[in-house]
Amino acid sequence: MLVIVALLCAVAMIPGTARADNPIVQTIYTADPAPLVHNGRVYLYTGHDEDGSTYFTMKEWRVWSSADMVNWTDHGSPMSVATFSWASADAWAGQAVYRNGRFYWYVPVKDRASGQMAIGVGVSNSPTGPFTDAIGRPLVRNGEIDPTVFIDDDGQAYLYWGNPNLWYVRLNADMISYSGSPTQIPLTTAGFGTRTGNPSRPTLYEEGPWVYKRNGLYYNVFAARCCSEFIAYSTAPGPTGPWTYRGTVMPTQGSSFTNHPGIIDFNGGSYFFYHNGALPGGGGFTRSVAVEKFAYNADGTIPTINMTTTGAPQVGTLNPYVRQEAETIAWESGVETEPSSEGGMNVGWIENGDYIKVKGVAFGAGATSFSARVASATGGGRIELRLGGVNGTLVGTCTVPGTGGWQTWTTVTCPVTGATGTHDLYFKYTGGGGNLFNVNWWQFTGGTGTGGNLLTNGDMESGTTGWGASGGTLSSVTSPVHGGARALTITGRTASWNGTTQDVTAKLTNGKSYTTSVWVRSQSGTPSAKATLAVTADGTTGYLPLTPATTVNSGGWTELTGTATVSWSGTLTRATFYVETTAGIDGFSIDDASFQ
Ligand code: FUB
Repeated sequence: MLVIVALLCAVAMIPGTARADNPIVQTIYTADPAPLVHNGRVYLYTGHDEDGSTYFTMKEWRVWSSADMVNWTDHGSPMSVATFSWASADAWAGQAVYRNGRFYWYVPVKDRASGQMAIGVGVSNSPTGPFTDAIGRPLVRNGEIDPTVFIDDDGQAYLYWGNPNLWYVRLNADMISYSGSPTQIPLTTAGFGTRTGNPSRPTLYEEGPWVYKRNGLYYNVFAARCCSEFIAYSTAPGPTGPWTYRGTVMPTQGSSFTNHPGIIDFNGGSYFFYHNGALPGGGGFTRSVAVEKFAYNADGTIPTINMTTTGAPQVGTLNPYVRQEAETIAWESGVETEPSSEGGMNVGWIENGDYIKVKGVAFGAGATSFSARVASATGGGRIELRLGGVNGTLVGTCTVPGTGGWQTWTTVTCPVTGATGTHDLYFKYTGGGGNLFNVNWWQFTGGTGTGGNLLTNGDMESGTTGWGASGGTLSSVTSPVHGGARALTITGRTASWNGTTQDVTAKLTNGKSYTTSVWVRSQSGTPSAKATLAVTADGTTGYLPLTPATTVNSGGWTELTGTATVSWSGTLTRATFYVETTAGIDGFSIDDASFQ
């Protein structure tokens, strides 16, 4: 638990803090980021520095996820030291990877029997866990830490780890056993740079390796020199070297004497995750994970990346007309999270004046009401809905009653006026003294009764309801999904115009401007996808582009978005919303569509 008074003071002292998005998490201290892209979301695996720590006092790991790089959902702690019956302490820096339908999370922990650090491996069918001990014993144990796992194009997986040395071993395809013996990577100055003033550690390599491959080049990004550390990297023509030192990625910055890298590509951008001591009370043992967007140089080298309080730009927008978890947060002040009796997490420990910012919320043509799932063991309070700032335009106020318990849930609804377009949404919580209420989820609706969204079942959570196919086969699926638990796929297309359709004839207003957002992912290839409105009036059909044609791929979700004015002459007899491709017959998925 963070000291709320300190947090409020710091917000007051640091201009612009309320708008910052770094560090990513403000509810607790987090460290040792390990991002993983899966089905169009970024899952962020971290450690958890306990409040007031004076050492790396870490008992559990945590998981967060985001579809837009700025609003992060708290998935709680699906793995802890207690997951490993043979471990006694030190939930330190690990990495999770996906293979054959399972998620494997490699972590260093202290082996109770030997007192040595060892590498354990957790396994789960879900990126958010829960994780169980995959083998009931250490995978490897040599007193060293910080595993990273990389799966090469030929399917061979490698586990690397080490401090003070650097090791690798070839993992078997089951990901929980290995072939051969752990091998030491020679720490030469050519490979890992020159450290001065420490004869026992002549190279810069310290700990925290992060190994990956890009355009045929192998990268090892690592925490360099101690202490304070900076982030450096080496490259190699193969997974086992020989490594060549390439220089600094992130200079020593940010009031934590350690740092820790994690790098991904997501939705066409590259992102560098790290940690620092930027939260109030932060420092070397009370760290926080942050992220910056960057671009590789043309020759594949990594530019110097500096820490910012701004963080990465938002990818797309957030849809308020589908259920959103209350613990999806861009920035908050004063609140915490806890496991909810309704599943997942809820926001709690809300006091008068606390707030949550959700960034880039696309209200479109306008919201008319707001609902929230709430519980209160006291007298409740109010949720003020404000745009653009914690004291920004008030568009609605929901009163939360006492419900008789902190996990006794009810849904409250209140009217909303003036919420149009895209804004940062602030939930400002007000009331009397002490803890006011908890919030599990929220959702806006709009003037049409289906949310500003004209589409029926726009979040695809109700199967194929409302949707059809203009050729091919339409199915409701649980993977891949963009948000929620279901999406739609269309397969067996025989023409580029075969797509997902919905009749919106009764819902259109002549001459009105409509904004479209729909997330698309191909099953193969990189087709250009687009949303189109087919409008038939007085026997003539016209085709109105609702979004530009946009390249989509099978590695993640892409948002098609655009604004178009819909008009016709005569009597409208049919209007159909389509998602199709400009060419080709690749199958594709759609999710979280709005037309408003
Ligand atoms: O978080 C504990 C240790 O601190 C990690 O294992 C190291 O990489 C350093 O960040």
